Amino acid sequence: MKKKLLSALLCVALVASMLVGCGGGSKEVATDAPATTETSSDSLEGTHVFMFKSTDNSFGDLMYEGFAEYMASKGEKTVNKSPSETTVAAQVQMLDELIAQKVASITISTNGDAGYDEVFKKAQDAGIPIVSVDSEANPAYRICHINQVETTDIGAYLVQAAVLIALGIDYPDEGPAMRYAVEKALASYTGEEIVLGVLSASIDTPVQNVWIAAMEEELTDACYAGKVSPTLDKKYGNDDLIESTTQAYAFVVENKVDCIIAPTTVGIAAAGQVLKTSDSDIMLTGLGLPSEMQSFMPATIEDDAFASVCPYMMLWDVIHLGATAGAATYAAINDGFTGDVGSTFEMDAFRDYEAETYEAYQSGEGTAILAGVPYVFYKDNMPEWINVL
Ligand code: RAM
Repeated sequence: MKKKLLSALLCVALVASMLVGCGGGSKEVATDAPATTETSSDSLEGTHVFMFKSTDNSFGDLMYEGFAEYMASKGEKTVNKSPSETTVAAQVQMLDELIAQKVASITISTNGDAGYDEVFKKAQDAGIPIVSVDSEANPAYRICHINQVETTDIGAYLVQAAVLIALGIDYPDEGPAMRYAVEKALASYTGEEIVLGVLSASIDTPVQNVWIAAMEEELTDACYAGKVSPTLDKKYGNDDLIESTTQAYAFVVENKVDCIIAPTTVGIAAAGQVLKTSDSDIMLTGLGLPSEMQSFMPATIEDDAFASVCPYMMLWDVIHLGATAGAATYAAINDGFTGDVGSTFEMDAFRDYEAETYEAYQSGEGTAILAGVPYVFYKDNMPEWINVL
């Protein structure tokens, strides 16, 4: 694990310098890029659909940016069709309409495990392939899932980061990795039991729930016994700014947790704002976009990380994730990628990434491919990343 995190760090430095060095300020592209390639009179027949959990989520917009760019390089038409509400029902209704319009494929991040079977079956019967990305679709109907990073790594790293932050320890950027730092710090810790909170998306969101399960698994390790509560205090903001803000306030009022882990870019930004403007000692970490988190995090290497409510957090290259989903969908239609265990496809070079071959592996009752590694954002690299993601 130590090795993996270090290599992720090297990756951060490398990718950051590459992206910044070549002027890859993708945020600009995101602003300029149309959210959809259709006009109201255009038919969506033959268009590849990207459906995120809901609109107004920069994570989804950045993913679509990568998806659209990769597909365009193959001469394909795409559209970003996401509902305004983060619900299963809203996605199902939209899917129904899109299937009737004979779209070419559906690449989706789902809002729940259940409730999609009927509409997915309809897509399957119409020969429209389904690929899920970020939040899984039922294995019975998808070609494969595009897993952003190792689930167990994310769960473990988020807990380790939260514990270190609760103890006032800077991100161990050199030498020992987070797990080692956690073990060392907890071995001599004699204070009150540390309590961690989770501000998640919805109670049903598949991706957040697998990360939370991985956090709970990490907390069963002997190094936490008696020092960190094995029970996470969970609240759900439904990936809605207002609801997430309300839930973050509830953490402040209850004052029971030492650090909130928000495994959603919407939740972490809402909590950042609440904690920054409240008289609270609660700290924050989770999964966030550097551009959205900059006023709640240290800005330069000289800063005291603990003068900000979120000293460090994580994510991955969301634009590349969207492109990988596009590549898988394209390969499923054109290059014989079946999504079965062992089946492979080659993704063309994309921006600063070289061409790469991906292989499907067993994941639960379905298959997945692994798109990337987690990056840790902290005071040393925030200045580079806020212009990228
Ligand atoms: C949010 C979404 C998404 C999640 C990211 C980290 O934007 O909930 O599902 O993967 O955060």
